[in-house]
Amino acid sequence: MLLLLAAVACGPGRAPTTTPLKPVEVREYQGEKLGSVTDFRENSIKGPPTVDSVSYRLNIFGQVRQPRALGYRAAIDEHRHYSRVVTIYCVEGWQVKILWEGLRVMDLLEPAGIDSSARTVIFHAADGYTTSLPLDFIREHNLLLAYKMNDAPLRPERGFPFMLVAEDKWGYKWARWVTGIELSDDAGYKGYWERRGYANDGDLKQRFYED
Ligand SMILES: Nc1nc2c(c(=O)[nH]1)N[C@H]1C(S)=C(S)[C@@H](COP(=O)(O)O)O[C@H]1N2
Ligand SMILES: [Mo]
Repeated sequence: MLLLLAAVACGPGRAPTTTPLKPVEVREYQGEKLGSVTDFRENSIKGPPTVDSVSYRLNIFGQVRQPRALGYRAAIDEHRHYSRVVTIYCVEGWQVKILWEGLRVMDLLEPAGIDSSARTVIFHAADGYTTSLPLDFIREHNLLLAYKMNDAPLRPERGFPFMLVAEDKWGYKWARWVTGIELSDDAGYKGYWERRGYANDGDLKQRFYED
């Protein structure tokens, strides 16, 4: 009955139109105050790259039986969604608490068939940035690859389409604009900042600079 009324109200042959509004970020979640997506300092190595969501592919490769290349929508639609409040801390001394929504990295990797020799997960980004984490850490902590911050899609300057939520690790482990996830047996792999002296374990409880 309701359906019928709606159809009549719209008139014959006239599809109801929706006007998309700009996404509004949430600033409170389950009683917790959140930071804003604008509280971040832009500190990327080359400035934010623009990623086209239509031609975009998330490549899962390296020590896997069957490499995967997922489109933006497919990656989101074909995996379970998780959310979690996590604070990002940059070595420069700022921090932001954000409600993240994303896919479990393990859910993306497992269908590719991870070789038993794989130890390290290397994240590749659209700006040429790389960073890595042990496969066991990603598995044990259920790390997420986020596509939303504070319930709004990741902004281009914040890491669209995907940013790693590297809980308990310094900001330089939180790869933005992720285009590739590589499985490797190289436990000593060093990413962009790690090659320049930042600690490879990136543990928040440890010093971030190696001397
Ligand atoms: N692709 C890419 N990811 C990156 C970086 C970068 O330069 N390129 N910088 C890292 C550092 S040092 C930090 S602190 C966070 C900061 O994220 P924000 O610029 O959105 O605040 O992104 C991390 N991820
Ligand atoms: Mo950082």
